[in-house]
Amino acid sequence: MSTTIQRGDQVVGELLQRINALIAEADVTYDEYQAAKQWLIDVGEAGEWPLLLDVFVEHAVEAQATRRRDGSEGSILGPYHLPDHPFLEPPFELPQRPDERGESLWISGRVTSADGRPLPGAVLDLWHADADGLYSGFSELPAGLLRGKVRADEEGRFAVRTIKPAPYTIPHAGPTGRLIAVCGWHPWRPAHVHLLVTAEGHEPLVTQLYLDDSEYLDGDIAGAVKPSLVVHPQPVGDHLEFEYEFRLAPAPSAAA
Ligand code: MBD
Ligand code: FE
Repeated sequence: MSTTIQRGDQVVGELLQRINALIAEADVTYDEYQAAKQWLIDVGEAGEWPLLLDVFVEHAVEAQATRRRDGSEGSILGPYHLPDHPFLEPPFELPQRPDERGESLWISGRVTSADGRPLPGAVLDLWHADADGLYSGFSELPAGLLRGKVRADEEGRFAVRTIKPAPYTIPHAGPTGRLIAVCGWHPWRPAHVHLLVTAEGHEPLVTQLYLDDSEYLDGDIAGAVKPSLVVHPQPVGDHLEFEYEFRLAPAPSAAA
């Protein structure tokens, strides 16, 4: 047997066994089975598989995949990363509308290797929601809004300005929202900024930073908050600012 087939049998076979055992334990009815089947069809037709999986499953994959990795903890990528954010020009500021709502937020810090050595020229790819919890590229917001890539300087330092995102409800008008309502859960994520930090010879760091004054830090529907990812913006003049150090694990081939 090929390893792919063995792996399929191991993981999918086990998954089906667990579902079948649960049906007996929870005494699932035929009506519930038919409703579940229709709901799964609806998730696909609404294009919500990326949302559903990233909200309810990705955190477990992320935890497993990074459990022995050196450097900063990361978090899930989520469904709203776009790979082609342009590089911004200094002084770095994520694209905003003239009347963009939300407090001004300055993010700065350093990118280093796991041992603290700075990584000149590291790239930080940032994206976050607006003050209404909407992401450009997945809403009516102008393309490219509140997204961009920033390059760190010769000492691995960076600084970028943006606005403070609001706590965020995942879209709840569709089948994912129906599930959340039927189960009596809430659809909220705490206010967060997504980052993908890359540097030569290092493993990419996919992470999110959570604002310490946000609601839902203890109840993220996506289960993706870790204490080391909570930041503490301070008021300075007319804006808020915080610093963060991203420590990247050397890539396996470079780790020798
Ligand atoms: C998000 O903004 C997000 O970060 C995740 C993980 C899921 C849905 C929306
Ligand atoms: Fe998000």
